[in-house]
Amino acid sequence: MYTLYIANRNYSSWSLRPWVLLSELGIAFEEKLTPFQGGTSSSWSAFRAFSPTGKVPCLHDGDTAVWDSLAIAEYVAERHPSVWPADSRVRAWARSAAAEMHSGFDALRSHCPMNCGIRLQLNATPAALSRDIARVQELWNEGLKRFGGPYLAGATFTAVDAFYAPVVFRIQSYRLPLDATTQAYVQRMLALPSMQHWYELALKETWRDPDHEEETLRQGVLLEDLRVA
Ligand SMILES: N[C@@H](CCC(=O)N[C@@H](CS)C(=O)NCC(=O)O)C(=O)O
Repeated sequence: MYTLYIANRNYSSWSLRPWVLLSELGIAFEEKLTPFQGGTSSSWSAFRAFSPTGKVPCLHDGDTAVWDSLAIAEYVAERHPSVWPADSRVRAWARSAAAEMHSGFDALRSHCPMNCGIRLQLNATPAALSRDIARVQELWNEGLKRFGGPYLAGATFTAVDAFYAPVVFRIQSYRLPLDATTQAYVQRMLALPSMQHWYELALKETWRDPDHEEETLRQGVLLEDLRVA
């Protein structure tokens, strides 16, 4: 049985990727959640107990540790072929799109940090953020059109959907303006049982990490905080 180490559901976008991937595909795992400790160095010490980088997520399979979300997807794909699309051309697209998320979208990450339970009106939309939002829409429209939907790479949920799952929560929190196709995909993702489960548990979290809270509130005006007090 796999063990997946994650951090706070409300903030940890990297944790969400492998968690939603395994959950949505029905791949059994045990979850171990360690909350952020308030300050990067203390989280690092706590996370070092299970992850060589002091970061989450980290997957353990017996004595094998896999400490990066993309590496986890690839490790699991070796045992569960449904992680990526079966057709090699579709798989190439899905892998490229997941890798693009993994190494890009800096403006989207920094201006719209994942914070599932809040709703916020952004103070500004810098050009770099507009470019990232436009690219997300272009990419999702392309995948949905080329492969027929309802998921990005065709009829089934695959790792590329998991890699964009945090963007779905960011869109919800920051009410980012989107075209109709993209918005419909967001609603479809939010309705998935695994996404709903993550979201419900995120709202029940009582931990508040000052760094993550400040990072979010710096971006705009808080409209709603749906988390338990
Ligand atoms: N490239 C890594 C990134 C992992 C990462 O940055 N994780 C964040 C949490 S979402 C972390 O553990 N940060 C440590 C900290 O904030 O102290 C991956 O894909 O797994």
